[in-house]
Amino acid sequence: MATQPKIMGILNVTPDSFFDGGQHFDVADAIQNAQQMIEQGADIIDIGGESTRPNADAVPLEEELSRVIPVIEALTKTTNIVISIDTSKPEVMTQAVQAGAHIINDVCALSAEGALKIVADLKADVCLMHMQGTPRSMQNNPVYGDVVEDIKYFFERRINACVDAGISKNRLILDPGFGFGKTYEHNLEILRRFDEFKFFGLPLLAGLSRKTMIGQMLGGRDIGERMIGSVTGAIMAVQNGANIVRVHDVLEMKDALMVLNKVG
Ligand code: 8Y4
Repeated sequence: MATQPKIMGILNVTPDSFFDGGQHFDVADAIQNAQQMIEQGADIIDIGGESTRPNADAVPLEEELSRVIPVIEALTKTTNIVISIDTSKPEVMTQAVQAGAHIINDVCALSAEGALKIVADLKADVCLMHMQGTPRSMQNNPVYGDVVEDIKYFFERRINACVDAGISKNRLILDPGFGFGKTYEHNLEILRRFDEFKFFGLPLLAGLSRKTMIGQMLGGRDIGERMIGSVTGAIMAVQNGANIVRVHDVLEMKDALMVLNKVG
């Protein structure tokens, strides 16, 4: 029997979201945000110190570490929550897991130099996300043969690369990466056919929260007005086999899942 879908709450630890000029306040504020999401029903907190938005500035290693590690340490000390580290840098993966992170969420699917080898020796699960291109170039005319089949082929190759590097299959989570090198139509097709990714027998993660595609479905809605659309899209992903939903709005997502689960 399938286990209940899990809620992954998004915690951005970036100066764009919490800028007051001082790092101390950033960390305290991030911990408070995490605590609120836990109270609201989050099962996992996904901690990110590097923006993956197109045209965002690259974050130097030391800066990323100084943002995320204190938050992971504080949450490890004060809660039992499952912690996910959103990073593509092997050194951040290592230090985050040493500080208590349980999941490595990598939008680059361990493609950075040395990532596969380093993760093989870490005791953490890994989310392999599909992206076509790079964060800078990905929305510049993405093309697929069959978007779902192409992403499945990517998963097959990354699963094999992981297993060859000594990362066992039972540590892996798959995510087709809504919005990462996909047109609006590609994103809709991935949501419609989400169940096809169950082919690999691995847990599936869906991240649609507040993304452009939701704004487009709502006739060009701004980011602050995409909550209900995002929750609805996440529920559709769950109905099509998603095991984890990555969301900003934990309370609302929890309500929606409770209603879905009561019906059966
Ligand atoms: C508003 C807010 C508009 C956020 C866009 C965004 C995913 C992910 C991201 C995902 C996994 C984002 C780190 C993009 N998306 N990780 N990360 N799956 N596994 N954009 O879909 O949230 S960042």
